[in-house]
Amino acid sequence: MSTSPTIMIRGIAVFKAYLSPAQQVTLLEEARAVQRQAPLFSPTTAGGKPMSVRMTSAGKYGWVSDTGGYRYDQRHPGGMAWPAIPPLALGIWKDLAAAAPAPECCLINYYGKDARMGMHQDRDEADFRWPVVSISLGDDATFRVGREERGGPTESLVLSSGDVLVMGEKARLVYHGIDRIRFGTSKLLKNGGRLNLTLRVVT
Ligand code: MD3
Ligand code: FE
Repeated sequence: MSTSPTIMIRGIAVFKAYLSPAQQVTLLEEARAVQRQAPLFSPTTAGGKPMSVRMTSAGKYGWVSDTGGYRYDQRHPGGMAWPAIPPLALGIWKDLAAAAPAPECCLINYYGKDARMGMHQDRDEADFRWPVVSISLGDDATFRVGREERGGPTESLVLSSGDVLVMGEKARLVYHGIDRIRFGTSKLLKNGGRLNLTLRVVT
């Protein structure tokens, strides 16, 4: 069911309201099932402080960060393998990243009231030719996108529940982050907050 992007921003294809409300409920249930098998945890930053965003993953690899640094790992910090990637997320990948191999990681980020994510590049994956696909669920968030160099000019965009972003080759190494979420703007998550799922090829 491929459509064209609503807008392009710094090479990122933005698909507003890509998921219907019913699909958002289905994907949320699938993400909750992952979280039951692989509970959210607070990764530590390089400086050793816990991040405000809580995370878990699905797929062959998950993203972990602890005193040993950050990396993709085949196990949750609790020692278990990661659950399978949610089927609805896989369907979005097949639709919007058709030329890429199957995703090996579905990172799930949970933002509570005061959570944010500082500007960073995603460069822990082996091959930047493959896209990253991001799916937003729940409360609105202010997403910020810069350039391939740290500290360059930035633009911001509000991401809402059901929006999907595709970071293809041109956008793959841009700096990006989440300034803040607008807590309580969506009724999808019972206790509020925002979930973001990102699909990636890791190896
Ligand atoms: C641009 N997540 O998981 S999604 C991340 O909303 C991450 O949780 C944010 O940054 C979130 O690494 C932003 C949009 C996004 C995701 C990955 C990207 C933008 C990106 C990778 C490269 C360039
Ligand atoms: Fe990122």
